[in-house]
Amino acid sequence: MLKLVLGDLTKEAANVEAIVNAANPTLLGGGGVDGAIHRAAGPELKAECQKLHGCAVGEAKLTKAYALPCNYVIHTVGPRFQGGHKREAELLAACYTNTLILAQQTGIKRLAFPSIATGVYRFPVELAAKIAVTTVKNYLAQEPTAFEMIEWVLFDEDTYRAYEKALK
Ligand code: AR6
Repeated sequence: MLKLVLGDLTKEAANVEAIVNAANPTLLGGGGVDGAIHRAAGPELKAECQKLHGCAVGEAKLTKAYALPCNYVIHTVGPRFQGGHKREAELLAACYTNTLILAQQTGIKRLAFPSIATGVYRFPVELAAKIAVTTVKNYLAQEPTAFEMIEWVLFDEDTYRAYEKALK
């Protein structure tokens, strides 16, 4: 089941087994949803992230969730949008696919994403929403029993509307 929620991903953590972080390649925290996740999880999250030695754009890495009410955080690094000719679409799709592969391997059944790359990384939200929804739907078509529920938790109404449009 695919779902959209308007709100804060760290609050939605209580309803899922894992939340996805829109991180940067250092995995050492930052602004946006990354900053909110690190604040809510507490300093142990950064300590675990330090042992992972970063993450490439389009890849995903798993940690525990510490003070967050879910079990895991999956950190993925979206592409910085640079006009659209630097494989940004392909790299954003890879974020979703690699996150889903890691979640499935871990046995996570309920997963919440933010809108990866559409904040600080400036990926156009309508295009990002289309890529996000298409990539997740394609994965579920191949692996129909892998997940119970996948949702996007969207922080503002414009972003929510873009995902709503992409889901239709
Ligand atoms: N819950 C849900 N969504 C949120 C929250 C929240 N608490 N806070 C922000 N958003 P961004 P990116 C939305 O910038 O574009 C960080 O510094 C936000 O409004 O968090 O992938 C990292 O360390 C937007 O719609 O992630 C990287 O350096 C969406 O989440 C860089 O930003 C993504 O915005 C990654 O940039």
